[in-house]
Amino acid sequence: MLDTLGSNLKDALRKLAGKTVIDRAAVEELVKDLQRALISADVNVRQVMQLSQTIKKRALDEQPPKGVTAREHVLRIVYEELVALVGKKVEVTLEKQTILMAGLQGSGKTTTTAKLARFFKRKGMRVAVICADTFRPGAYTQIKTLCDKVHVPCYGDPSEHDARKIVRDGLARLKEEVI
Ligand SMILES: Nc1nc2c(ncn2[C@@H]2O[C@H](COP(=O)(O)OP(=O)(O)OP(=O)(O)O)[C@@H](O)[C@H]2O)c(=O)[nH]1
Ligand SMILES: [Mg+2]
Repeated sequence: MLDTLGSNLKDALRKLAGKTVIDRAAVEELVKDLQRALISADVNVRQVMQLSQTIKKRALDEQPPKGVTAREHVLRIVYEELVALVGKKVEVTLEKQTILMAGLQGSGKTTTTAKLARFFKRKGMRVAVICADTFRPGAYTQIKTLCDKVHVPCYGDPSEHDARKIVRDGLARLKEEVI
């Protein structure tokens, strides 16, 4: 889902960058492309409409600052509004902690877990991962493969259907092994 969203957004922005004039029609076309990309990535329709209205209004009303072309100005607005849509950034603290990854299907939980594990490990912390996803086929193999790459222990039990039990067992096991 994220892969397609990324390339669809890139295509929409590339199309704008290739335009000779940035007029109302160009802005409207861009907004339509953005809407299409976001809605097909399952972003809430109301949020998409709000975002596109804000982008359109700002792109048409705001004057580019000195030295900034209309094109750069519109791209900057799109970037700022997309960042605002995604939400505030989260500071990752380097302290003893347990992180629960939860999110919609395909939203990047597994990949982000491996990235976080790698990050904490490189900061010198002792990290371990538990795969409590009993829903997605191959979930354990996917996260285990990523964890092996970054040399982080990964606990899981694909034959167990109770996620709470997996977490309990995993914490007990990993506490012995890692902590
Ligand atoms: N462009 C981009 N793609 C990402 C990012 N994170 C994950 N992906 C891709 O998005 C897809 C889904 O990522 P996963 O990490 O498997 O997502 P998930 O939430 O674990 O998915 P499920 O287990 O199916 O619910 C994969 O193709 C990833 O390569 C990211 O930060 N940027
Ligand atoms: Mg996953």
